[in-house]
Amino acid sequence: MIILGLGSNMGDRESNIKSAICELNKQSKITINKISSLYETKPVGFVNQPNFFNLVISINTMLNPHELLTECLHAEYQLGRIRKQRWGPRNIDIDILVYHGHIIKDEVLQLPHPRLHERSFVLIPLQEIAYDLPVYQGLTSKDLLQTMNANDDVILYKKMKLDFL
Ligand code: PH2
Ligand code: MG
Ligand code: MG
Repeated sequence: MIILGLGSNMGDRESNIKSAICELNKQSKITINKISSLYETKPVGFVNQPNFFNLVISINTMLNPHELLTECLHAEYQLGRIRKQRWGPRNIDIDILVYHGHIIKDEVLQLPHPRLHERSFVLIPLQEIAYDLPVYQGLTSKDLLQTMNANDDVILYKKMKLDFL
């Protein structure tokens, strides 16, 4: 399975996320399979910034991980990505979280995503669309969430229905 995580905390957050999915869907080599619900989430890392909207999607593609990264960056660019500060506010962020079982660590890409296992804003939507997928040291999102403290940092905002898919 290939999983992407999307996030936005500037401008019209819902519309930014929908437009990003629409951009990815335009790429003939990417097929979108599943989309989680949309969640409103407290910022992690740099906390003094607006709440995010986050969701995750599963896709199929023949693109290799680096080609897929290029497509994600292209979609961010098409949406006029504004991002000044690491972990700071951004109108759109598209991250590759998991690419089948690939393990990659180079200057531009690290897979699986290095902070995936500790981020409930990723694990909670992931549990919706891939509860039995091992994502970190053989553990599933469900396993990982069980060991985390319950919190109200990730709130279901709405189910997603996209007419262009
Ligand atoms: N992305 C970050 C840093 N912090 N916090 C939330 N809630 N959601 C994000 O997508 C997010 C974040 C860096 O990419
Ligand atoms: Mg990110
Ligand atoms: Mg990113």
